[in-house]
Amino acid sequence: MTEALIVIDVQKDFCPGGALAVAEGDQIVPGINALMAESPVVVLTQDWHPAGHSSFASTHPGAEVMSMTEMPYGPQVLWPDHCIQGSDGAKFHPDLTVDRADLIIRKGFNPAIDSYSAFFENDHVTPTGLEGYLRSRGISELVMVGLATDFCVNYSAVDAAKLGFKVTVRRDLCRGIDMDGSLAAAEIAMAEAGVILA
Ligand code: VGL
Ligand code: ZN
Repeated sequence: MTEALIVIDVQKDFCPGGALAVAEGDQIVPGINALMAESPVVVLTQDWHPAGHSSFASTHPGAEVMSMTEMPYGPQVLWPDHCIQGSDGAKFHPDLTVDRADLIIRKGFNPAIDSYSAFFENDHVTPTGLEGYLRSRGISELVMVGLATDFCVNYSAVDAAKLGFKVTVRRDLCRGIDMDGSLAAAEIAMAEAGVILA
């Protein structure tokens, strides 16, 4: 059975110096490149927001960066502006072997809904199309790596496990934001969903 490597959001804005920098985010790039070289199927995800996205604190007058708000689909962190479509920060890390990817799937382009997961937007019902792509290629096992462990990797891994994929998260090839204990909570959520934390 075919296995796919899913590389989550290894973009400049999530690396040191970026708008929503994850500590050591750039340090996972060499290891991911090595894993890509030996993976039969490689998919990259790219966080890809329009300017003025509803997940940006700047879109909500008076709101502080990293504060919480209530959206029609549930609680939402208000982030600094990041990964704006076409911007430098939305580009992949310059050392990532992007050419190796079979598919690049973008998410977060819907102005009204954030999308942490590579499978569903944050309303948990709007699909990105990735499930259909993987299934039609006969893929049932996924290895996930990337940024950030506690947000996009976590949501993607949990959704994939719920959809019936066998999911392994390579913790050594992920880095987290860890706001208010979100990293520990994410590891519990992934383990409870049946994700293998390697
Ligand atoms: C992410 C926050 C906002 C991520 C994306 O890739 O984990 N986090 N957008
Ligand atoms: Zn985002």
